[in-house]
Amino acid sequence: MKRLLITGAGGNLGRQMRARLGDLAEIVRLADRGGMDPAGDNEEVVTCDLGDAEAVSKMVEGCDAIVHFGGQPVEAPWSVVKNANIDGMYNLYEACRIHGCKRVVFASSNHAVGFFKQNEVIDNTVYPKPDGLYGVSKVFGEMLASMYFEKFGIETASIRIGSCFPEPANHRALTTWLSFDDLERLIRRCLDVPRLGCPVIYGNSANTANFWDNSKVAWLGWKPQDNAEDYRDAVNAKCEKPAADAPDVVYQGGGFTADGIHQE
Ligand code: 15L
Repeated sequence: MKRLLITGAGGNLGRQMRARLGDLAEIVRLADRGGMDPAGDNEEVVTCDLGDAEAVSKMVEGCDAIVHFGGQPVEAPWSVVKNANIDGMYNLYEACRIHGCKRVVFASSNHAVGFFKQNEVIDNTVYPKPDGLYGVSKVFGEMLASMYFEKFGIETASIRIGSCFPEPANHRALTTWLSFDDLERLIRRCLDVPRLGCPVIYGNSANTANFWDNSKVAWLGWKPQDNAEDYRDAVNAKCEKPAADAPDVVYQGGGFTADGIHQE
């Protein structure tokens, strides 16, 4: 493709994928509110607040596909969540519609379904149970993607990312961990596949412990290869095992379920 846009390029996942996905397009446009390294070969760097419709329109213009990591990544006061993840998503999809960008990989989150219990196995057709305003905003993003697909044919993979870090940080992450390599493989599939549609995909590695069922998106051909189990001893050594009734053990969304509404 001619130009791939990666939003949130200064964040945890954006930085990782910037370093890995450069071969996918002649030009990779990197966007964030700030905090990005200068443009390298075949890169463009753009500063953009997702709440600013005009800036988002300029950011999207000329792009063939978007990997959208941008937005508020954890629970926050409503004005913050709303600006980045509600208004920001609307601005992004309107820009896609106007400028003819037809494919998006959206970093949704497991917090869209955080109130499911860890002893339940859920697939991508369950009615969401968000665990906070942030989780609600991710459900909104998935629904917006669905509408722009049905109405305008803009294809989106909404990845309900688990815990995407260099390694599992705690006991819950032994189930929710997604390695950077598996995320890269998934994004490549979503951008390569001739017909994507608008699937919701759980973003976790091939962890032995698992409460997410991706069988309905097996057609995508994504085969995660890493397994959090390899880190169990390391996690046991560095983290105290949480009590059996701790949110981190009971709910898929872990501690997010116990968080209150953040005030301004
Ligand atoms: C998320 O959605 C967050 O962006 C990330 O920082 C982690 O908290 C992750 O979920 C998780 O559930 O571990």
